[in-house]
Amino acid sequence: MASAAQAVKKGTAEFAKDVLAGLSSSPRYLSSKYFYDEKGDAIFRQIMQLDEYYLTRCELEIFQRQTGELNLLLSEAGSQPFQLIELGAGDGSKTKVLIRELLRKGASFKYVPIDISAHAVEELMSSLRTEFPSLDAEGIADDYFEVLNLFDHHSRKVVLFMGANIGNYRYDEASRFIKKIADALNPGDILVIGFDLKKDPARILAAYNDKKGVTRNFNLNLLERINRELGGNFDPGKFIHYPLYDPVSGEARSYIISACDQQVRIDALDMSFQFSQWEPIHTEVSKKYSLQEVRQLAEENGFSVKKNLFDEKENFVDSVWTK
Ligand code: AVJ
Repeated sequence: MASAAQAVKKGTAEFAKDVLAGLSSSPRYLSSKYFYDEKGDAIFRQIMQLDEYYLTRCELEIFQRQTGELNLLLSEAGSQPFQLIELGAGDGSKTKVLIRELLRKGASFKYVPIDISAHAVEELMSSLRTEFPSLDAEGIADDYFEVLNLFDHHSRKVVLFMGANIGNYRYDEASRFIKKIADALNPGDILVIGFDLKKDPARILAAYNDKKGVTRNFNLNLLERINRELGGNFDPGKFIHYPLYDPVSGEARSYIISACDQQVRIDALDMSFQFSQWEPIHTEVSKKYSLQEVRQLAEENGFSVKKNLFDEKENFVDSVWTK
């Protein structure tokens, strides 16, 4: 039975609270999780098509060329029914490749896609109903951090955390998050996790600084979202998109920089904020990994790396871990 995605959209209250905290702090920041409203989802779909943005194509290649291998790994863990839980499912395009194969093999499983974007979950659930009428699926619209504790502790689980979404955390935060996943799993359960790998810094930077300015629009949509949902009066034309890549930490970071001295009013907070010329607001981390860091992240949190699945050029890895 495919139940409709319960789009439990958390009110704007939480958004307002986080915006207040980020803009009151020094240096200022806004969380990248707020990129993904309906408009942000649409811009992200454009990003995935960009020549410079290699990540999605690499991971799709892994899923298409190694579905057999992946399936084998998932089925080795036992033939009992399992829950296929996806953190940050997005449009599910890669996972559908896997779902098709699992259904063809007659595997018994329930698909639970979770995404921060209520809109994305609704679209995914409706496309699943048409493409896979027999699939048992339940979508959840929430911060995936929040839902890990809600999982049924007795069922066998395969958790998918793909798309390099782990990259949005710095290493230490990522490690704490992986620990939380480990705590929600039983021995033998599986985590499939996608990492963008360290490579030519120029290529990494270009992926976040595309020529058409799509990533710029994505970053500045955060200000527009504040305008739409919180009654802000940001003029995006007075802010600059500024990405950089630090090859030591492996962090690609994005900032929004105020191009002039300016004041911005946010009605929902009943406050105005003063921005100095060239003042940055930090908005995103997209961390790139070495294979050694991938292994360390697994092992320090009670997982072992069962197999690394690469695209042909080894730009990206989907690492299959067992607890
Ligand atoms: C969806 C988090 C993997 O960090 O590469 C794309 C988001 N930001 N371009 C990434 C993103 C700017 C993306 N993730």
